[in-house]
Amino acid sequence: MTPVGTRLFQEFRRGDRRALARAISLVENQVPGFQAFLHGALGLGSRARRVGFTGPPGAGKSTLVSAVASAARAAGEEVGILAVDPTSPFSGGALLGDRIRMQELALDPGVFIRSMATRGSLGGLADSSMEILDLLDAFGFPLVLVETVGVGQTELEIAGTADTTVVVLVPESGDSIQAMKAGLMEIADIFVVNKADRPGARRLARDVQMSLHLRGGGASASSWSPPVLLAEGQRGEGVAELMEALEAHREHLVVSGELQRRRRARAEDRVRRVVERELVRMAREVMKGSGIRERVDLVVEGGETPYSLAHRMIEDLLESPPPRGIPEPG
Ligand SMILES: Nc1nc2c(ncn2[C@@H]2O[C@H](COP(=O)(O)OP(=O)(O)OP(=O)(O)O)[C@@H](O)[C@H]2O)c(=O)[nH]1
Ligand SMILES: [Mg+2]
Repeated sequence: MTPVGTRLFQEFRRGDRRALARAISLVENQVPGFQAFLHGALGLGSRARRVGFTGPPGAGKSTLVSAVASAARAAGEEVGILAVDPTSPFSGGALLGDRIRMQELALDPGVFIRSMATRGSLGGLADSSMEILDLLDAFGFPLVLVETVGVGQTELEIAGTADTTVVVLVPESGDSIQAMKAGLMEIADIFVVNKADRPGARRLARDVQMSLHLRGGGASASSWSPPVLLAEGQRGEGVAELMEALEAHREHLVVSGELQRRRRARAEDRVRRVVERELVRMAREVMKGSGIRERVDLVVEGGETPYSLAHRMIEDLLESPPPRGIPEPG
């Protein structure tokens, strides 16, 4: 670690919130040394329950995340929250109803909220979010919540790396068939049909139940059948039931061994991602130094093809690799 990184790490370890915020920026911007920092942070251990919330824009994800965070706070737990690419950010949200609760939360020293609206940032969205979740976990929050808009593969992937994934639907988000197409059905451990005050909520809940039933049995080896809850997040209706469902799913994860299985899959995915990212970085480093611009003339003139030139450059990479961005083990 760099001297600056070492100091930051000491502060992070001591539980300094500002150090956490700076560590997140370090990781988000992939500042040199960030991987050494993560290596150190992960060495501090991992104990958080991770819960992902996803669903269509405006479904009430932030409202429910706030409600769950408040309930956890009432039970004396500290909470770390990551909102990935929110269409309406947590802080200063435009909406009166949840604004009050969110502001209360934002002022609560037992809650840490980070928004990440960084599409096209240096790191990939998925890699960076997963690394930030690891930081929140390593920092010591017993409960870590992540919100993503469930519209793209990446967003679903992020929510899907949680131990428990809550899919939030609303009557106006269209029929459950739409949800199935989006892959939401596959990743849900718990469904919440929010805005139960609006027409069509009960029907949507029934449709989701039905399609779960049709899918159920064969494919999934799990003994867990995702509950479909009705809620009015804005008024706090259904939040107690959601807390119970989260608890029940947690117990299922532990008892069935599914938690271990998920953690293993998550670890494997992370190793692959780190290797791929580092190889890409190293390759780019080599291409910078190897005069690719000049050598491309040979391709244009016909003496080389992109393949023969690429072959040479990979040879260069393997013969004299650039410095690793990943710390030496130990
Ligand atoms: N009618 C009704 N409105 C609700 C309910 N719960 C939340 N809302 C409102 O729905 C709007 C969107 O809520 P958010 O919690 O910001 O939804 P979100 O899914 O986080 O939205 P994005 O992050 O922008 O995708 C807000 O105006 C909420 O006050 C509910 O149960 N009933
Ligand atoms: Mg939101």
